[in-house]
Amino acid sequence: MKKVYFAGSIRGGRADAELYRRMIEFIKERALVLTEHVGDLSLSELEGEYDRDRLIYTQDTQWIRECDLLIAECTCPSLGVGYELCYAEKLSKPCFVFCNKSSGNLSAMIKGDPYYKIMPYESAHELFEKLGEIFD
Ligand code: 6IA
Repeated sequence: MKKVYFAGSIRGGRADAELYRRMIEFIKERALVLTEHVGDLSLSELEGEYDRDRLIYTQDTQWIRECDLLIAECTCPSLGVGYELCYAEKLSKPCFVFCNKSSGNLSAMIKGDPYYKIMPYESAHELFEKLGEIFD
């Protein structure tokens, strides 16, 4: 079973947390998700004690090294997700970047990097269709 690193905004804002949860549930029917906490609705964007952050960084970068592919939902901009995408690219991990065409404004540093497979979508239906195709 493939290992998926799912990336989504935490301190960048939790407006799309419910969408992350649904995407993680969907992926879990097809693969192993290493980062289920990203879809935890009780996780606040303000959460965080600084002494825990080093552990989070160490664990997350370990999971990126371990994963077979990374799926990022980038409609809500997040420094952490941008960092994870770059880290995964340097390790040649396949990276799929989802972004809502109408509410998102994807950074040129992601959209302009030909390495990333950009997956723009207009509706939840289109998003889940494209997400499913990754595992076909
Ligand atoms: O800059 P951001 O916080 O928006 O970055 C979000 C990304 O960084 C996500 O894709 C996560 O993989 C990672 N990340 C940020 N905060 C955490 C975190 N906090 N735990 C794990 N990964 C994180 C505490 C979670 C709590 C359940 C212990």
